[in-house]
Amino acid sequence: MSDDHEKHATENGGGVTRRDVLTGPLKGAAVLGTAAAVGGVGGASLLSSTTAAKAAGARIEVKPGELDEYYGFWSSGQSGELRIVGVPSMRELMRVPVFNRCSATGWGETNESLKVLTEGLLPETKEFLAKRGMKTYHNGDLHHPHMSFTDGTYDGRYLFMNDKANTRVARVRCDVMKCDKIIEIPNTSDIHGLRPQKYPRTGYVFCNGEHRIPLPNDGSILDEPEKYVSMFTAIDGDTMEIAWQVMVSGNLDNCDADYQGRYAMSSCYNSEEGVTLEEMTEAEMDHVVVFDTRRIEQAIKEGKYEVHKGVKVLDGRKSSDLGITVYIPIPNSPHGVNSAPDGKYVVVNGKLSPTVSVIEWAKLADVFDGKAEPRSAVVAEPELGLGPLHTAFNGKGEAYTTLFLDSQMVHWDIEKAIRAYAGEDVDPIIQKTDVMYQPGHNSTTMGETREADGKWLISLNKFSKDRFLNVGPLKPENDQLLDIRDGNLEVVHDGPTFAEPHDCILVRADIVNPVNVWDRNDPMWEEARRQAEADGVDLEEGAEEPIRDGNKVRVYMTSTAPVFSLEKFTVKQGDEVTIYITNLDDVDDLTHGFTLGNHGIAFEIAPQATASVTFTADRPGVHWYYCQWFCHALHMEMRGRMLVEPA
Ligand code: K7E
Ligand code: CUA
Repeated sequence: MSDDHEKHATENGGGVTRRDVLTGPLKGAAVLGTAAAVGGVGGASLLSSTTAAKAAGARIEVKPGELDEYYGFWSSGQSGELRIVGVPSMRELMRVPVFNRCSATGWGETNESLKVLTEGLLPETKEFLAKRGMKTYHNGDLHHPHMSFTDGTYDGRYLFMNDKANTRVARVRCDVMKCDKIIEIPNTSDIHGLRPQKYPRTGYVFCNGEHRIPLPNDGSILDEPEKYVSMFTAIDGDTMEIAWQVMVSGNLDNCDADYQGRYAMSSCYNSEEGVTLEEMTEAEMDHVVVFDTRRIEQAIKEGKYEVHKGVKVLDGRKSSDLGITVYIPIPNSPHGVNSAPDGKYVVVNGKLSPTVSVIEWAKLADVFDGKAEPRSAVVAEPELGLGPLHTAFNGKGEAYTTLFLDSQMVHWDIEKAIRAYAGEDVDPIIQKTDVMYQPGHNSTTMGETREADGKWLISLNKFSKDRFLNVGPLKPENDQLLDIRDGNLEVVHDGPTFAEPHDCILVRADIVNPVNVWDRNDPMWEEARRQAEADGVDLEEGAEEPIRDGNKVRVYMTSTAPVFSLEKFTVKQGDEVTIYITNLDDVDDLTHGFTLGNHGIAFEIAPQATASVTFTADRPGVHWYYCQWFCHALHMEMRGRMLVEPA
C-alpha cells in the first residue's frame, strides 16, 4: 500500500484497513486491537499468510484443460443478465443476456430476441414504451436465479429469474442457455424474491411484489397507504402464465418453498405498511407470510377470487377469512428465507435483528387450522451477529449465515439452536470468519436442494474496497469462495464481479447438459421458418435474390465458414428489410456473426441456428456487412455488400 493510500485511509478515520491486518503479519499483530475496535475483525482469520494463501490457491485450482465440478448461475443485479461461472475455479464462463441488451449476441436487436422481450409485456406497457421510441425496456435488475426442481433437487430444465426494476420474470432454457420467455407481472410493483416449487416438480414459480401499490393503481390514490397492497404471484413454470395472485398485508421481500409441495413463505420488512423509512422500520416485529397452495387452489375452485387484469386474485390479507395465509411475527425487518435441505426447517434472516428464526414446516398445519398460535411454529431463534441476510446449508444439519454489518460468515448448528431455544445451555455457533466486505447472499453447492453436499460456499460481498487494484471510484463487488469440505470455514478465493450479483446457485455439473449445436427445429426461430415457407424458401439454402413484397424485402442467407451465401444484395431506400441468416456449420463452437455497418446491427448465429433482424433501409450507398465472430483463417474476408438505391 502506498503512503498516499495509507494517509488517505487515516484521513478517512479508520487509520487501519483490514488489508493491513490481513496481509502484514507484523503490522497486523501490532494493530489488532485497533482493527477489532474499528471494524469488528474476528480473531481466527487474522493469521492468513502467504503460505496459507498458496495452499488455498492449490485447493481451488482447476488446471488448464480441466473442468469445474459445478456450474454457478449468478445474477447480475442492475446489469440485467445471467452469468455462468465455473466453481471452484470461479472462472466466468458465459453471460446470458436477459433483461439487458447485448452488443455481442444481438439480444434486444434480433427479431427472435425482441419477440421474447416484447410478447409478455402488458398492452399499456407497450404503449408507454412506444411513446418513448422503445419496443421494450432496455434495463433490468436481476436478483434471483433459481433452477427448476424435480423431487426436491435441480432437474436441469430451466432457470427462472426476477426483474425488480420493471416487474418481470424470465426463464432461461438450460439446453441452449438462452432466455425464451419474459413476462410482466400485473397488479404489483417490482418483483423481488423468486423461488420455484421444489416438489413434486416446478410447477409453480413463486415471486414477490416488493413495493406496495394501490389496486387499481390508476393515479387516484397517493396518501392512503391502507389502500396499497403487495402481491404474491404463482407462475406456471411450464407455460409461463400466471396461475394466481394473493394480496397480502405488509410488503414482500424474499421467499422460498417447502419440500412437500404445499407451502411457500415470504418475508415482510414493512408490516407497518409505511411509505417512509421512519414508518417502515418502526415496529420491533415484522412477519413472514405463509401460503398454503392447497387451500389457495381450493378457494379458486370455489370461485373465491376477483379478476384483475386477467389474473385470479385472492385475498390473503390479515383481515381475510379465506384461511389461505398465516402471518408469523418475526423480529425485525426479516430478509432472506431459506429452506433447509432436511425438508423440516426454514430459516428467516433477521436483518435489523441479530437473530435468525427457524420455523418448522410441520407445525404450520395446526396454525392454519387455528389450533396453534403462529409463533408456535418458531422452534429456534439464535442470535448470530449483526445484519443476518441469507443462510445456506451443508446438508449435515449445519447452516451458514451472512452477517452484513459484521462482514462475517457464521457457521452454526440447527439442532443445537433448537435445543438452546428450548432452554438447554448449548451454543449453536460453530465458527465465524471474516468475509470482505458486507456479504449479501451466500450459496452452498446444491445447498437449496435435497442433495446439498457441503463442499463449497460462496459469499457474495457488496463491497470490495481494497481487495483489488483500484479502478476508480466505482469498485467491483467481491465474490469469495470458501472451502467448507472439512467442516472448517476458510476463504480461498477473491473474485471481482461487475454490478452486481445478489444471488447465485451452485449446481452439480452432471445435472446441466447443454447442447453444442442447435436443433434445426428449435422454436426460437419459428416465425422465420413460417415466413420462409410462405416465401417458398428453404432457410438452409437461402435465396439468391431478395424477395420483394411491396416495400417489404426479405433477404435469406446462409453462412458457412468463411462465406455468407450472398456476396451482395440490393434494396431500395425506404424498404423494410428483414435479413435471415442460417448458420449451416454444425461444428462445436463455430459461431458466426452478422454486423451491418453503420446500422447499429450485430448478432450471433450459433451452429445450426437461424437469426434475423428487421430495419428500414434509409441510407443510400454501399454498406458492408461482416462476420464479427472470429471463425476461420479467412474470417476477415467473411463479408459482403448491401446496396441501398436512392428512392
Ligand atoms: Cu438479499 Cu435482492 Cu436477494 Cu440482494 S436480495 S442481497
Ligand atoms: Cu464467420 Cu467470422
